[in-house]
Amino acid sequence: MVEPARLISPRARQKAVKAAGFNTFLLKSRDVFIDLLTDSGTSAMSDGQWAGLMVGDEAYAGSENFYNLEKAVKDIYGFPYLVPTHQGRGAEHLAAKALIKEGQNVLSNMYFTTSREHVERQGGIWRDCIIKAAYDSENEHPFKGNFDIAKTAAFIKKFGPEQIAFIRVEPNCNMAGGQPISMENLKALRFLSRKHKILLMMDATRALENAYFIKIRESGWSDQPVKMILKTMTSLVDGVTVSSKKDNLVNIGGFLATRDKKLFEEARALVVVYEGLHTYGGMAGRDMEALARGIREMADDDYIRHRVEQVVWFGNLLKDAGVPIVLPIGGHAVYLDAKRFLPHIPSTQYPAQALAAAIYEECGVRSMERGSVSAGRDSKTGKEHGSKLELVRLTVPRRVYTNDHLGFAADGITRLFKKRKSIRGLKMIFESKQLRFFQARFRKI
Ligand code: P70
Repeated sequence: MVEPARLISPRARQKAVKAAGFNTFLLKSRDVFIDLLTDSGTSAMSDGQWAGLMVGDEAYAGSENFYNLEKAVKDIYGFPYLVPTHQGRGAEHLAAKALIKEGQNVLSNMYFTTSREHVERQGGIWRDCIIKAAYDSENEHPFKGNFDIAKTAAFIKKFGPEQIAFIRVEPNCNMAGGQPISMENLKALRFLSRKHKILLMMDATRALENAYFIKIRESGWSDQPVKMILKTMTSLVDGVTVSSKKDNLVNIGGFLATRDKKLFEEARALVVVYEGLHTYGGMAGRDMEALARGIREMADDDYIRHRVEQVVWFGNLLKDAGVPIVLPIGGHAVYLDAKRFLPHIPSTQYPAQALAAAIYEECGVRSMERGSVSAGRDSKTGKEHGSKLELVRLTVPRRVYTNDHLGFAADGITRLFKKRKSIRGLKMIFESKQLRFFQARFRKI
């Protein structure tokens, strides 16, 4: 698909961002020139996927497209049991409901907003176990998404295995800056979880991008096709939840897949309450067909090399211009380090939020805050979680933008960096109870 892009005047951008309460989620898409808010559901589908929409079998039960999807998930991810959902958080909801008892812990490399929300709503307690290097934007560790295995083992010892609902591993870890986990670390987790009989779940939303990093960074994998690496990764876990709006190249969809019969039966019983019948789970037949085709299409070495290397190319433009970014550059996005970009703005004045708004004003490019606004508040005490990282994510949709578009964005951000002292902090004037970053509003200090 081709669509027009519109750059409105600087004056109009100033007005638009003020009307949006300096929250990029509240901007109208028509006022955005280059949209790097997210890679979620924003990718371009292929001719094959669009053709798939035409063969949607919209039967309520037993749609042909469901069986195509089931087969694609089995072939590419290796799981025999599939529960489709409307998107990733639908699958997280089912997993949390099926697996967590009040007061139990979930151990993860690093939280994702919706994942933690569903765990806490079930009375679970989230524990981040990522290695320390992940909190240092200048540390170039090749696998900053790794678990600190000693810390993970210490939690298991402290609470006892029966008080751990599951371990949740997120490849290409989003909140850490799109940072991968190594196969070696994943194997160590498998060993630990087997030893203590704890379920090992993967948020495989961007597992393919992680597989590419294993191929180019971890010894012994360079000759293997990404398809094989991905399947090895998923062979090490008991089940996955997936937002198909990322790796899987569709605009909507998600699923839970597992080899654990008990989890499957429970999730399948719940899906009919919250999503839809177990053979569509909130997706139209045509959407399941586009998804089945997207899953097969993504597992291609040429495609994934282009995808990740385009992100890296974009990041290097900023890095070479001296703009502070998270290193190494992540798989789906370039993350600006707002603490170093705006050292004059204290974290109580939301520097990452202020930076995202300023970038839009400067060049019409939309990005997303990933710092203390996103971290939200403790659901029990109401205190702000706070965030060690104050990041702005420049997320690259798949197969949408050319390097020229990204070059334009890098130029605008570099220009802004040179006049960074003019950027002011923000005061939050409205926040919603759940996932506040989506709807929060601010004014300039
Ligand atoms: C993003 C999107 C979604 C996501 C994810 C991981 C690792 C689950 C989900 C949920 C959209 C988003 C969501 C919340 C806050 C900001 C943005 N990430 N796991 O832009 O999947 O959206 O399909 O329900 O990244 O990173 P879904």
